[in-house]
Amino acid sequence: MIRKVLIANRGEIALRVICACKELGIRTVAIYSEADRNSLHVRYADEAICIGPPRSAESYLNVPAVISAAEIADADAIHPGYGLLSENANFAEVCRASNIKFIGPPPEVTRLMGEKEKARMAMKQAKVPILPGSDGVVATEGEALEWAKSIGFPVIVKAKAGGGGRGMRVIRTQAELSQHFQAAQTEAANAFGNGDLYMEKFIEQPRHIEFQVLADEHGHVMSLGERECSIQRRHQKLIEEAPSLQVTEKLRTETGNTIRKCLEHIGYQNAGTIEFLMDEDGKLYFIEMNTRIQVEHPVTEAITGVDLVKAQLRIAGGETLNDIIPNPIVIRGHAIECRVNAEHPEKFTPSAGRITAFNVPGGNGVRVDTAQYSEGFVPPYYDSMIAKLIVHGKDRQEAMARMRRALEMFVVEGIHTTIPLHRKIFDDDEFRQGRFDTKFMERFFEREKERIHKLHEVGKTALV
Ligand code: MV4
Repeated sequence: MIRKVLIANRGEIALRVICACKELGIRTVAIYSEADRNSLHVRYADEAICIGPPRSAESYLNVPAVISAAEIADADAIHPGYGLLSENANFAEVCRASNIKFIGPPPEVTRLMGEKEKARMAMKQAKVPILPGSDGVVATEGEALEWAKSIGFPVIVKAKAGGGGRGMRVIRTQAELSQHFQAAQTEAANAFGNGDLYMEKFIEQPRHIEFQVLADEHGHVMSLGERECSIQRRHQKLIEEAPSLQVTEKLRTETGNTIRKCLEHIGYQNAGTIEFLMDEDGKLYFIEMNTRIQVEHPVTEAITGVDLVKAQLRIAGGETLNDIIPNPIVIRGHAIECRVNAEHPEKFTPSAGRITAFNVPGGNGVRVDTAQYSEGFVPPYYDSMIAKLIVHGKDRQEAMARMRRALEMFVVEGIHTTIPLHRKIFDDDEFRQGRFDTKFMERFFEREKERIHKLHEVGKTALV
């Protein structure tokens, strides 16, 4: 049993972990940077320790400072949240060496999944479907050409240490391969300190579908179904939902069983997410695994009734999955999440500043996860997400109607946010019909441009 947890994060996820701890009777320690003195995670934790200046590198990412805070506060575990140190195997190792429980998988597993081409090979061995591609790293342009010929164009090269699209290049011809291969290596080396690339068959218009898993420390793994996360812009998710209308009961069960066996074999522990691409034929192919709690976890919580963060804490305390979650998991209704970011609506640049008014929607089937409040301040140093709006309904229709009214009622003044953008997406036919893929946002912005152009032609103002 865990007695006291240090939360190595900020914002809504720090608050989310505090909620779970309070419900389990676990004491909480917040850490904060000088820019976060007045943050809610500081106010709601039992104790709080300032660990450094505003910039993340000097505070939330400063491993000695985080470990020292945990030792001073006598915390027996650290919850890393998402981002920051959550997928840093070295940090998990330092925790282990300091006798502090890291709430996540063992460092060896985090390291394996962080090396994307190794994760791919591990999945292949366990019969989880992967896309045709290279066996491991592709070292030279010559090797790349050999692989591309055997896989067939178009292909995509990806950084082994990557994520977020950096070091990634789509290659359609032999000429493009010469143009892009070394550029991708250089970009990956600059971004991740490692230029190694691997190759996959390129899927033109995939859907992004991911499976949530929980694994205890006694060898049991369970799947909690999938989330549909295709509505993205610049590799940042905007809207997530669960379940996916494209995943049949049969595909859900089969995929769940395959990943369960795979992760039991690997020795996975705690919460994790397996990302897949779905092609036009509705087939799923593994692309990568995330070894953390994710931003979009609440949509899975809504449809399964499982509190994933409480499950993480209880697993880390040694409890078995059998005692934590129902078996089988029953999926009820449909949930959708909108990410509310503080950013300029056209330029997508972060919009820091004072919030002058903040009114969150509530009522039946509505959940808002946020650490913001009226007169609060959005500092410029961190991620721009200031709130998550999650709705749950009996089906997708009801969830969408609920989201529209909740977006209408959500008031944020003083800074720009993505709320107006979400309102427009929920009016969009393609979105409403659920026919989208990862190119949706590009098509959506094209339609928007056209719509505004037409309004100008008839002499109306653009702002409708
Ligand atoms: C792909 C792909 C098409 N084919 N892999 C982008 C981020 C990284 N995690 C994986 N990504 C992609 N990998 C193959 N073989 C298309 C993307 C992709 C994408 C994936 C999910 C959601 C949005 C995306 C936007 C552009 C490209």
